[in-house]
Amino acid sequence: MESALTARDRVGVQDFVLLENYNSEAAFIENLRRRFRENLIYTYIGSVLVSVNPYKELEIYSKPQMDRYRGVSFYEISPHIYALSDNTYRAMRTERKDQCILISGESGAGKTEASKKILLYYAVTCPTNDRMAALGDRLLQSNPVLEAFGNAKTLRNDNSSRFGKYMDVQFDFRGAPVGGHILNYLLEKSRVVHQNHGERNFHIFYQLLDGGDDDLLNTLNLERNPQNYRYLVKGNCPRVSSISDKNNWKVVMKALPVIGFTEEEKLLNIIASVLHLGNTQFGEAEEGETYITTEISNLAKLLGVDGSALREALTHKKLTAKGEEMITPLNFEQAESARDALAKTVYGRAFTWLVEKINQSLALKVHSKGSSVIGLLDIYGFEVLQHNSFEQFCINYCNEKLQQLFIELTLRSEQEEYETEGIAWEPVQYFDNKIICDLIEEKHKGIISILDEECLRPGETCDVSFLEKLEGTVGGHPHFVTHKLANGKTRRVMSREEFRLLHYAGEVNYNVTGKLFNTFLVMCQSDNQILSHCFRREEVIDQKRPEMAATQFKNSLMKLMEILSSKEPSYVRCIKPNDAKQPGKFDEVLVRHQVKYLGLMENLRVRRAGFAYRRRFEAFLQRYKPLCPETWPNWHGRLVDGVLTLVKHLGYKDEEYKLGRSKIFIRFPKTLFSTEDALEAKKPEIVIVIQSGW
Ligand code: AD9
Ligand code: MG
Repeated sequence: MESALTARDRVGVQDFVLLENYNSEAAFIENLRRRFRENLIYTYIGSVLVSVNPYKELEIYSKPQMDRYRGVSFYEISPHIYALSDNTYRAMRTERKDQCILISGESGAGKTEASKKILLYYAVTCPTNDRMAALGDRLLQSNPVLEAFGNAKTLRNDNSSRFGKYMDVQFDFRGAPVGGHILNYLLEKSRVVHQNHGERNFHIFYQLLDGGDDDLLNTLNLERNPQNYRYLVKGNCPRVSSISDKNNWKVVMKALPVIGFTEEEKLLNIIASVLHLGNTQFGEAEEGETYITTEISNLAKLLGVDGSALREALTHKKLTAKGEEMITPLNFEQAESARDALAKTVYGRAFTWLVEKINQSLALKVHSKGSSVIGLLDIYGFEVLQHNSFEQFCINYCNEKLQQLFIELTLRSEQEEYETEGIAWEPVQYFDNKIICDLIEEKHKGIISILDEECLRPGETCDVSFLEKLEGTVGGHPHFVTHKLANGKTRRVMSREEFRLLHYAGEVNYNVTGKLFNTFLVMCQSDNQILSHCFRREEVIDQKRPEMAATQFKNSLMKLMEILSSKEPSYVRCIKPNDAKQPGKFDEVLVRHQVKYLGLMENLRVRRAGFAYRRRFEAFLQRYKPLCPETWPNWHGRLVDGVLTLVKHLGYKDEEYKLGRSKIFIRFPKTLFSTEDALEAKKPEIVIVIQSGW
C-alpha cells in the first residue's frame, strides 16, 4: 500500500483535472510554473501528458526510473513520459489494438527528445526476441544518423528536426520489438543552399569537416574549415556551443554499421559533392551564355558522372517542344539556380535513400503472428520566421492537421467513453481548426489546388499571378489576409508579395516571390540527368507530369492521418518555457500563448465537462478498499456492488458520482481529495494489518 508519490511529487496538482479552479488559465499556468520550478516537468490532463522543456539534464530517465514505471497505474505515481510509454504498451498488449503516440508542440519544445525517451524505454524494458535481439539497438541507432542528415541548428532549436518522422515499432505476441518502419515527410531542402543568419546547414556537413580524418578529407578533396564552403557560410554560424560535431561524427560512424549500412563511401561522396557544387562558379560570356569558371572534374568524379555532361547540365537546359528536344543556354542567374536545385535534389535523394536503408535494416525479418504496433509521430514544430516560404507553409499545415486530429480524437473518444458507459453529458465548444485545413487543402478551392494550377502553367515566374488567383478564390476567407483591404485600399504593413494565414497557433506571412515559393516550381519541372547516374535509373521519378510538391505533401499527410486514425492515440503536448533555450526560465507570456493554441484549457474543460475523474471499478476498489470494513481486505461479490458499498460507506452523495458499465465517474475533485486524505490517514493501520499477516 506504500504510495510511490513523494511530497515533492505532490507540488501543485499532477493532473490538471484536479485543479479546483479548472476554468482559470492563470491557475493552470501557475500549476505548470510551480511544478517546473521543482523540475517536475510532466503533468497530466487526464491521459494527455503535458511536458515542459527543462533545458537541462534531469536525473529522471535512468534504468531504475524505468523500473518504477513498469506495470504501474497512471495515477499512483508521478507523471512521466515513461508512464505514458508503459501505459500505451500495456494497452497494446491487453487490448491487442495498435497504438500511436502523437507528440506536438512548437519548434524547440522537446518533441524529438520525448520520442527518443519513449523509444529508449521500449528498447530497455521490453522482452527481446532471440532472433531479433539487436532490434532495439538498431531502432536507437537510427536516430543519430537521421538527425545528422535531417536536423540542423536554427534560431529556435540547436537540434531542430527539418523533416517529419513517423516511426512504427512492431511487437510480437510476447511483446518483444521485432520490426520498425519509418515514414519521412518533406525534408527542408532549401537549407542545403541557404541558411538564415545564425542558423546552420544540416549537421552532417560540419560533422564530416570536423570529425573526418585527414585521409578521408584528402580523398574527398575537402578542407577542414567550413568557412571555405559557400553552402556553409550563409548563416555565419560554423560552431554551436551546445554541439560537438567531432563527437557526433564518431557516433554516426559507429551507428552506420549497426543499422546495416555498408555504402558509407557513396554517402560521403554525396555530402562532399554538395559542398563542391556550392563552390562551383559561373562566368558570363557574350550573348548571355554562361560558363563554369571553377574546376569540376573532382565534382564529376564524386557524383559519378561524366564531366562534360555535368558542365552541360549546369549551363544548359533541355526543353521538349512538339516532340522535339531543344537545348538552350542558361543565363548566369539561371545557371546558379540550376546548380542550387541540383544540390538540393542530390541531398534530398540521399536522405530518402538513407531512410530506405534504415527501413531495410529494421524490416520485420521473422514472421510474427499476432503482432501489434506502436507508432510514434515526431514532426517539425509550428514555426514563424522572418521570411516564411513554401517549406514553412508545409510545416505549419502539417501542424494544423495534427491539431485537427487531436480535436477530432479527443472529442470523439471522450464522447464515446460517455456513450459506452451509458452516461449523459453536455458537449463543450472548441475552436475547430478544420476551417483553416479546408482553406489550405480543399479540392479546386484551396490554396494547394491553386498552387498546383500555377505550377502547370508554362513560364518560370508565376508568383504574382498566384497571389492574384489566391485573392480571387479565397480572398474573403476569415483566415486569409493580403495587402488588399475589403474597401479596396491597401494594408500598409503587408507587401504585395505575401499572404497571411491566421493559423490556429498564430499568424504567419508567407512570401511568394523568387527564391521562395518559386524554387520548388523550378525543381518540379527540372530534368535532372545526373541523378540517373547517381542512383538506379528506375528510382528517378518520371518528370513528364510531376505530381506537384504541395499536392504530394498533402496526399502524404492524408495518408498519415488515416494511419493515425486507425490506431488508439496517446498525446504528449510539449511546451517551450522560454526562447533563450535556458534552464529555469519560465516565460509566462510565451507559455500562455502555447497553452492557448494547443487548446489545453478546452481539453481540460472537456475532461471536466461532466466528471473530473474516472476509474475502472477494479482499480478504484483495489486502491480504496481499506477504507471500508466490508470491502477490506477482499471483496467477493460483483465489482460494481463492491464500489457501491465502498462509496456509500464513504458518504458520497448521489450527485457526486455515477457508476458506468465498468467505471466509476466522480464529478468533483474535492470528493476524490477527501478520499485520498482518508487513505493517507489510514496508512499506518493498513501497514500494521499487512505486517501482521492479515
Ligand atoms: V523542432 O520542432 O524539431 O525544432 P523539438 O523536436 O520539439 O523541436 P527538441 O526535442 O529537439 O525540440 O528539444 C530541443 C532541445 O531542448 C534539446 O536539444 C534539449 O537540449 C532540450 N530538451 C528537450 N527536452 C528535454 C528533456 N526532457 N530533458 C532535457 C531537453 N533537455
Ligand atoms: Mg524535433
